Amino acid sequence: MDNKTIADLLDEIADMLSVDETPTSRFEVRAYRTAALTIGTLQEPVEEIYKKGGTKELMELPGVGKTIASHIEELVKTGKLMKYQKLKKKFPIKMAELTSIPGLGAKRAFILYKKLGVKDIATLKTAISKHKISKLEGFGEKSEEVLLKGIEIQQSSKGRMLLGDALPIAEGMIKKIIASGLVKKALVAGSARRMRETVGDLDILVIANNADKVMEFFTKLDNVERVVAKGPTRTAVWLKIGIGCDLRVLEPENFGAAVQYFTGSRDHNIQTRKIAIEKGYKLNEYGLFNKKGKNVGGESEEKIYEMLGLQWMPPEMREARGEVELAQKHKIPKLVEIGDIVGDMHTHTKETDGMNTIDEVAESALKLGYEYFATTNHTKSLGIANGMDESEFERYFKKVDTLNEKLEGRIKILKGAELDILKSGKLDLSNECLKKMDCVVGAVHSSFQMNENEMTERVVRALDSGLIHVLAHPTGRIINERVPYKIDLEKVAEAAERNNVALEINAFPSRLDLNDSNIMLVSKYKIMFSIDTDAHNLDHLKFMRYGVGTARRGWLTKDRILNALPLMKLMKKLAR
Ligand code: DGT
Ligand code: CA
Ligand code: CA
Repeated sequence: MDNKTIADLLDEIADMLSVDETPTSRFEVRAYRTAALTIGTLQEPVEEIYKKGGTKELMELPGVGKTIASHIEELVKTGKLMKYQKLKKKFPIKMAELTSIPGLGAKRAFILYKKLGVKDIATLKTAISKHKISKLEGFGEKSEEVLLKGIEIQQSSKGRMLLGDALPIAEGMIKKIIASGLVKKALVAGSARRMRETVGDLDILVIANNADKVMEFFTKLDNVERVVAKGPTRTAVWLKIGIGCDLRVLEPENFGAAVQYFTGSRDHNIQTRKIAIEKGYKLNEYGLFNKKGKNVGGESEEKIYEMLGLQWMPPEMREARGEVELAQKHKIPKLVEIGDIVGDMHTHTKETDGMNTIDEVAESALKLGYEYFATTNHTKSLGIANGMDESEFERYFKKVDTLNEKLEGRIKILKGAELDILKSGKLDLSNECLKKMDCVVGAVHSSFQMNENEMTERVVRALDSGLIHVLAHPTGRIINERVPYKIDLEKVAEAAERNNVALEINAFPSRLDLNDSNIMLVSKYKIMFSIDTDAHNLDHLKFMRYGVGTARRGWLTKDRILNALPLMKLMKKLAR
């Protein structure tokens, strides 16, 4: 059973517990949520962890105690979980389906079930169309509008999976295919190679002598649920995580053409095909053919672009947003790379809603080869995350000072906070306290419903305090869950420029905020971007690559990235 399925199940248990009439402690609900977050974002399959080291090894995972570990054991062994099934009898509703609608939480879903018999999206739609919900206590007319909009978002995102869920699975499969010795080359093409934030299906390409054998091996991989279609050189399967995956077996002389074609995007391909025609060639997924029908460049993607007079373009740029014109002029920028990143400006610890101690985070950051990272716990207004007040920060920073001394400069921990920007635009900690910090990451966590003017003014006012270094997740969106709040990003970028504030590219797979098009919108301002993981446990520190992918999709170069600066330069930049 894969991580996502287990995490979703635990989350659903938390949902059901939170609305159950027999009192359960908030602590229990939180325990399930915490475990779901850990497992849902873990890059290694928990099933394998269990098989290697049993429940003991599972309990090493942050937020996984005895109960959850035994649940995982039960799931791996039997494919079922008694606790879940018992609760499910009480709540015969499609909780996951209903709560996947932005604006609908478990509690309200349950009320809708009790009062109106709403069980799933279909029955919810009926209830809305009959205006039954507006009459319910605590709902009101506007809630029908919000729910309808939510259903719309939910339906339009249907079937697209987060890159952070899909890519590790694809890479795991590629690893096994390569290890089988049956292929000469293998790679993931498609939207996953372009690092799009969500992926519709996975496209794997290989070179092999024996297509049958590879396809046979492929269909027997652990992740495969069933075979959807099988041809002489192509096999389509459905993966257990709930996404389709195609395998195409190619000859060496076609491989480059297939890589170019299946990497896409479609619109990029249309442009490159047109250029091929203008130059007297024909370009398709089999090769680059001259007038005589000879394949003159199909073996490598590089060769194809070269023959077309185009500089090679990073896959992240291939969205027909002007990259082909740049490639014609050989002006493709050198984009930021994961290796350029030397720190992380946004991380959490146990003191608030993180899972690990600062010592553990420091150790992991060291292993990643970082020069520095900022520890940025939540501030007091954010009660649900256990936000800290001034004196708690003071005490915490003493601990950080001691640890910094112990580390003897091998890595520098910057003292910071993820500071709530209050509704008024005021800051959640005293100026005096903030001035002592190295890195203040400002963030909006409340009153998302403000209109665009109000929200923009709120954030601009906060940036104008001169005390913020990084503006975290500037639009607040959660992919497939929460729409961005309304905000004028250009005005925010102006304020950021004026106050020397970096805008964040939050690398958390469900955030990726700013996204690629927002980055392009504001990169004309003289501002820097900070690519941060927002890590709540050690595994999350590895999310950096999704942020870098997003930065690359926004065409950013290394010199625009705050946490690509070496420590000395960074400290100068942060000095206020
Ligand atoms: P996805 O799967 O929706 O996340 O996005 P992609 O980009 O992976 O799209 P997919 O899997 O449908 O097809 C893979 C690539 O194949 C796509 O990026 C470009 C190429 N391709 C697919 N259909 C067409 C087409 O009709 N015309 C052209 N020129 N290329 C296509
Ligand atoms: Ca695809
Ligand atoms: Ca495909």
